[in-house]
Order: sequence, then structure tokens, then C-alpha cells
Amino acid sequence: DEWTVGDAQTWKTAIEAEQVDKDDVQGVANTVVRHVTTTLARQAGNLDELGAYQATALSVRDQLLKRWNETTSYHTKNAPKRVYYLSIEWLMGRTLDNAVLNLDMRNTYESATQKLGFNFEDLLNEERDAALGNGGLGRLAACYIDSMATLNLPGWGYGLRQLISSTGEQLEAPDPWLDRENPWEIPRLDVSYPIRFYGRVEAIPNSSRAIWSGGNECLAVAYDVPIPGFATKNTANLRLWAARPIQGFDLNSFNAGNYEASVASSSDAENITRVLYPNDNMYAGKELRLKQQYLWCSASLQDILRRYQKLNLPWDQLPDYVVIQMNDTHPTISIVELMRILIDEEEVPYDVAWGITTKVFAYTNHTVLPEALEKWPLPLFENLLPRHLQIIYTINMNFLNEVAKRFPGDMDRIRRMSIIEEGTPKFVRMAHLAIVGSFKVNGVAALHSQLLQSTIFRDLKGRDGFTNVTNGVTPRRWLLQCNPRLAQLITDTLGSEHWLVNLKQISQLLPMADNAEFRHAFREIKIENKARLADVLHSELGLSVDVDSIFTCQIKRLHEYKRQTLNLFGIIHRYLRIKKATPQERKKIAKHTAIFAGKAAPGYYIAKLVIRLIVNVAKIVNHDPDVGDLLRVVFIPDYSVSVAEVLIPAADVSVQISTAGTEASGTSNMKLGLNGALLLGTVDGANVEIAEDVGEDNAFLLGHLAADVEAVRYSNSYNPTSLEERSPELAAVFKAIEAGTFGDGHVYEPLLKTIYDHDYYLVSNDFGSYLAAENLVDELWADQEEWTKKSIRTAFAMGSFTSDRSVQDYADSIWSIEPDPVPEN
Ligand code: B1N
Repeated sequence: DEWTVGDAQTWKTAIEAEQVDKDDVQGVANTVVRHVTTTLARQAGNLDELGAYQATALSVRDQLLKRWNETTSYHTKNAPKRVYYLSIEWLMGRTLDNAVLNLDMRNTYESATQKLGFNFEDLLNEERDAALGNGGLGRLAACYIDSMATLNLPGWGYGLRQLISSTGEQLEAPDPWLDRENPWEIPRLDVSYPIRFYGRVEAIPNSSRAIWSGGNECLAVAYDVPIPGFATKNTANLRLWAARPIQGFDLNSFNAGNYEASVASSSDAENITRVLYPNDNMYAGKELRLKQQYLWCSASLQDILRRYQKLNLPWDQLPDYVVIQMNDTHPTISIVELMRILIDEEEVPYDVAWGITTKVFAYTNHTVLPEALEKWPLPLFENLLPRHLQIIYTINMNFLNEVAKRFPGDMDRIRRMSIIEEGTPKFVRMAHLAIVGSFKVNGVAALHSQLLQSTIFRDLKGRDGFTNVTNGVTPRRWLLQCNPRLAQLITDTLGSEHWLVNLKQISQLLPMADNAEFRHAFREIKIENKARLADVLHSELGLSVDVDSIFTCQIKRLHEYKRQTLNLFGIIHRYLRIKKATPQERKKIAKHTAIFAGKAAPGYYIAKLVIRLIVNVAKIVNHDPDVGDLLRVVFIPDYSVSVAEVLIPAADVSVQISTAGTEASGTSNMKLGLNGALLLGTVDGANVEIAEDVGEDNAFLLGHLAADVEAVRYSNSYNPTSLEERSPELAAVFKAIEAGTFGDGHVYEPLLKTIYDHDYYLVSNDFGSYLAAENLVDELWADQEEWTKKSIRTAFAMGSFTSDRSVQDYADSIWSIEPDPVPEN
């Protein structure tokens, strides 16, 4: 190709000299040591594990960046249609282990660091999680970008570079994960865009254009995180934006001696991206959040359009080169931002701009919970983004005119469908805007996508625009990396590791459920994983657990709809049963270790009470001599991706007990299933499809069905019966709590009251069914061969729940994009 700078041969020789063969242990050691002595300016003699981790990470980063560069220049040359995945959360976890596995250099790095005097596992533990997310939504984005790279799909992710991630529930301490240097991000100080807030709008007569000026301006600066595909050269990019002041500081104030003022505007700007909002399935309605959303969306759009403009094509071909997937409504303002740029800055006529825009955007909905739906108070919105509100009014007027034509005189329908909610104040309904501005809308599991169309978005779109893409998880992180021995068993038995990029292949192993030798090997691995978890619990929490007990795992954000309560009250029920059991009866009681992990939003009072009760029940149960080894309760603090990687391979039972119709999909159900945990769950979210694939004989389903929830809920509120009548077992549990068995009974009053009164989430109505399902679990556990059969049938029936399948579904049915693999030299 044409070489534009300097001597081509000198460049190429230099680039080749930097190449390290993937099996070259000495070559890898050389690169690590070079970073020790130069980048870190340390000496071999006094290098600690943190330093060794940093040098190793920098060496791996070099490998990633070479591939990143090749991918970028290849795609720049080919100019394929690309997908841009906009997510306000990216729950990436650690990178080092994942990167060396994807590069197929894990053994080489392990040997090289060994030779330099370090244990690779210990170095891995030096890394801090990148926790730019709260729960399933943020982790889904991380799995999807892994799959995009692995499938060689041209695509980038866009997000925000928050400095402080979600708060922990016990300490209330923010997690400043960036207080150490982060080797996985590349600052691109040359890639920055101006972002305006507030200001005024001047109409341009006889046009749909306007001039938006004044207000405050800051810059969005890019930080790039390379995302390696598995066993491919393709490396995707995650571009995160950080807010910076337009000028470093105010020189006039400085010269006038006002030093505070001279730096104030600088820290004001930087505050915009400082924190990650700690909510999950909950809308906060804060101006700072809207600022974050706009900064992220405007910068991403400017970046995408700048790339497109290099192609020198007319605007109406934009949808042939660009598709933007919105991860929930958080990036919905980008629809309006594209309209604004096209109309005001590029002078594209309104209707043409709308035609282009509605071919570029697609929207994924992740929740039907009303308290999670974003709707901005109109005055707040108008003040911050006055020009965008004008454009929204026009979009809404055109949309409602169409509705009025189809349903003449149906004012009630118009009121329901409008992007603006009437009232004082009015609100901007972001989900409505997202649907009207998108060519496709999808839910994240079959049941959820059905419910979207039959309930909350019933009025909004003909069936064509709606579709389903069931979530998935990456088998690289959630099996190969977290459960290497099971991965090895699968590879050995199948005779190849191709299943890692074609997960359907593991279904070939289903008959192994009937092979006693295989069952033995499979069970040994589970026990080893349980022992590894037991070691961590012992060293970190001083807790002893029995690896022969049933490990039940409910690992997810704390939320009333997820019903950690059902699990907890079941534990108390079990405790009361143990307390009054005769020695004969005790022998029949299965040993349980109930494991919870998850955070509560700092302002979510009831969720925090649930944690408090779990922790206090654990204190009593774990120290009661009457209990012996029959029951342990564990609440793991500071839940994170890294903690999940230890928990998930050790689980026997996957607890997924949300009220039917409330959990859009769930993804821990997929990770746990893939690692052989049996599903104990309601008929909700992706549990439905999981149960279908593993077979209902191999799962424990419970609770009311989604179709019946509304009627039961209605009856709980309007024809109330006593708790005793709804569930005598639960009434007994409440009595024990109120009697102070687990500390001050009255503290839990507000929590218990939600169930005494309306029991919106049907805890009392499903309690009996939950206990019955647990009894079946215990019965099955007594027959370890049968249990292992079902565990094997579960794991190897999970082939559909890979994010590769999900992303391929998006590529085929929504994005219309093709793989564009970088040639292997
Ligand atoms: O998204 C996951 C699903 O598997 C879960 O079922 C679903 O609950 C989760 C506002 C959310 N839905 N909505 C959110 C997160 C943050 C926020 O500020 C809403 N998270 C989900 C992946 O599809």
C-alpha cells in the first residue's frame, strides 16, 4: 500500500522487530522486563507483585494494540457497515486473564512470569475490576463487545469513563477504581469534541434550522480500551468519554489573584463524568445524569459522523454504513442529537434528516418496571437542552398527526402515546421517543418481548418494529476463564476447543450424563470449585462451610422484585425446622449453604433492610450449636465480576425467583446453568427458555405464572386476607423475626409490612410453592448420581445462551452487518 510517512522498509522492519511469537517465553519475558525497567522505572531486584502485574499488563497491552491498529486500519480501508453499541454501563471486570486467553498466550505468560519469579495467579489478583456498571445491563454490554470482536463484526462500543463506580452496601464507600494507573486504557487527548449545555436558541427564519449558542461548554475526551476477540486478530474498541474543561483554567481569574475561580470551571467540567449512578432498574431523574447522557451521546455522534464524513458520501447513505444500538433508553438523546446536527449544522431538510435518523437507530428495552422508565421533567430538560426539546416537539407533532389519522378522534390513545406526558410538570418520555425514533425495538427474552407488546408498549408500534433477542453470556469468561477444569474436560471429550466459538457443540456431550466415569469427573470438578470457594470464604470472612452441602446461589442486585426475601424466609423456615427436629428427623434434613451476593442502591431502604436481615440471620444460624453443619448462610460483600468468577463455578443451585413477569431476562441464570447449577426458578425472563432447553425434568420451577400475577396482586390489595391464610409457614417465619430471634424485631417492620399489606411481589402467594420446590431439591440431592446427571444435562443444554448467538441475532435481524476478519498476514 501507499506509505505516506518516511521510509516504508524502516517502518516495516521496526514493526516486525516488535513482534513476539505466541509461544516465545523468553521473548515475552523480554517485553515484560522492558516495561519494568523503562515504563515503570523499577529495578528487577525490588519488584513487588503490583509492579510485576503492571509490567505484564503493559506487555499484553502492546500485543492488543498491534491487533487494534491492524483492525482499525483494515476497517478504515474496507469501510464496512459498522455497529456502534451505546451503553452507559460497561461492567468489564478484570482484563489480564481474559486477554491472554483470547490471545492464546496464557501458557506463555504463565511461564514467562514464573521464570521472572512470580506466580501468574497472584499477579491476576493484583488487578482491580473495571466496574463501570451496576448489574446485568452493564455486564451484558461487556459480553456483547467480546462477542462482536470474536465474530469479527466491525463494531465499537461507546460509554462514559466514570472515575468512581457504584457504592458498596455495607461501607457506603465509593470505589475509586482509577486511583491506580489503568494500563488497559489509552488516552486520546487528540480526540475530543465540544459539548454545550444550557444556552439559548435562535430560529432561522423560513427554515427548520436554528442556532443554539451560549450556556456552558466543555470537552469530551476519548479513552480507548482495546477488546480482543477470541482466537482472531480482530480487536474491537471501547471508547469511553471523560469531561474536561475547554481551557485548563481561567487565566484572567488567575492573574487577578482569584485562584479558586481560576480552577473552578476546570473541576466543574470534570465532575460531569466523575460518578457512575448506582441504580439498577430505578430512574433517579437527576440533572447530572442527563448531562452525562448528553455528553456521551453527543461526543459519540460527533465521532461517528466524523468517521463517516471521511468517506465523502451524501448523508442519505449514512444508514448503509452506520447502525447504532441503544442499550436501554439512556442514550435516547442521541436520536435528537443526530437530528440537530443534520438539520442545524449540515443543513439537511427536516424530513430527509428524519428519514436518515430512523434508519440508523435501534432500541433494546431491558425492563417493564414502571419505576425504571426514564421520563425527564420538562422544565429541567428545556433548561439543559433547549434546542433538543424543540426538535422533540416537532417529532412528537408529526408522530401524533399520524396516530390521529389512523385513529380519528381517539384522544385517549393520543394522550397515552405522546412523547410528552401531560401534567404539572410535563415529562419527556424517553421510551416513547426511543421507539418512535428507531427502526427496531427488542426485548431481551421471549416472555419479556411478548409482555412489551401486550402491556407497556401495546399502543406504540405495529408488530413489525418489535422483535426479540434473548440475552447471552460469553463462554470465554464464564466458562473457560472461571472454570478452566470444566473447560478442559469439555475440550478433551469433544477433541477440540471449537465449542468456545460454537457453543451449540456442547450439546453433543448430553449423552455423557449416562456415563458413570464422566459423571465422576464432572462431579470432582464441581467439588474442587466448591473447595476453592470455601477457601476464599474462610480466608476472607473467617467462615467454614461444608463442601458436601448444597451450595445455593442467589447473586444479583438487591431488589424487591428479585425476591431475595423468598430465599431468606425459606432459610428461616428451615432454621425453625432444624431447631425443633428430633435426632431422627435431623438425619433427613439436607445440608445447605445459602450464598447471597449483590449490592443495594444506597437510597433503596427496603433493599438495605433485606441485606441487614440476611447478615443477622447468618450471625444467628452460623453460630447456633443446634444447627451443627445443617445450615450456613453467607452474604458476600462487595459483589463484583471477579467475585462472580469464583462463585459461579461452585454453585449447585441457581436461585432465580423473581415475580413472574418482572425480570426481563436475567443473565446469572445463564452463567450458573453453564457451570452446572440446577435452576430453582420462577417462570420468568430467560428462565422460560432455559427450562425449555434443559428440560423441565432437570429444573425446579415454582410460583404463579405471569398471566396470573395481576389477578393475585389485585386480590392482595382489594380482597385482603391475613398472612396466616395466604401462607401459614410465612406467618410463622414473621413471628420469629418479630420476636427478635435475629436481633431487634421492630427494625424489620417496614420490610414485613410490604408483605403483610399489599405484597405487590407475591412473596406470600409463592412461599408454599417455593418450599415445595426446595423439598424436591433436597430429595434429589440424596441421589448424587441423579443429581449429577441433571447437572450435566443443564450445563450442556446451555448452548443457545452464548452472547455469540445473541450478537449474531442482532447482526442478522437488526444490524444487517457482516463479519470483516482481519487477514492473518
Ligand atoms: O438488564 C439485564 C436483564 O438480564 C435483567 O433482567 C434486567 O433487570 C437488567 C436503569 C437498568 N433492566 N434495566 C436495568 C439498569 C440501570 C439503570 O440505570 C435500568 N437493568 C436491567 C440485561 O438485559
